Amino acid sequence: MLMLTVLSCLCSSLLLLLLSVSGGKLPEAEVEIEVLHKPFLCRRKSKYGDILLVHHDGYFENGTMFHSSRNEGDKQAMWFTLGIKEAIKGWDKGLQDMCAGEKRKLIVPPALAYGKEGKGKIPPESTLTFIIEVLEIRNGPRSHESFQEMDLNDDWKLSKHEVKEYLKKEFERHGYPPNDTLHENMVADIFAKEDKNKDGVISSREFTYRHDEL
Ligand SMILES: [Ca+2]
Ligand SMILES: [Ca+2]
Repeated sequence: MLMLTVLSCLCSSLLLLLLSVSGGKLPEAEVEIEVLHKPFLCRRKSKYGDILLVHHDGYFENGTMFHSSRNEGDKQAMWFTLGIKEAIKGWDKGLQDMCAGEKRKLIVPPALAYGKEGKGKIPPESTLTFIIEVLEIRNGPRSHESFQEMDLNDDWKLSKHEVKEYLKKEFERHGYPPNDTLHENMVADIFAKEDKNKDGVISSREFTYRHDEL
């Protein structure tokens, strides 16, 4: 129970690090992307692991709107992490290489949206259209910057020791006492999922890229 509470209280970076999805078969489905607006100046482009601030409108195939972040709820744009299935797969595929200020139309087949089951007001097998505007792009916890912060000896690999030190720091930052047994278990869990080639270290590539999961 305590462990659950502790885990659920740790925010973004740690949870994202723990988040790992076993790779299934790649769906054949593709997202249709239409760029509606591209700003003249583009300082950086979105990539996996970035967090994006987005406004989004969703439509059914018949043109009926089923959601609009501008008109519904708190009318706030939302933060979204690219590439970790935080939203639907269609977003992870369709929102790469975007500039802040860019607006795209995505046509997402059911396999990359809510599939055979549907969800809430989305009926099964729905192809969905989204108009998405990216307002801001920031480094997410999967960024090179985060990696460098964890990589204490700058060898571009994360050892178990480095990950453990990071966990300790994160625990302290969130007001929890260090817990050696818990940290050991978490490190073991992280390495089981993230050290893909089982060489005992998490390389920057293992840390940053998650392509095969999409
Ligand atoms: Ca290192
Ligand atoms: Ca490795």
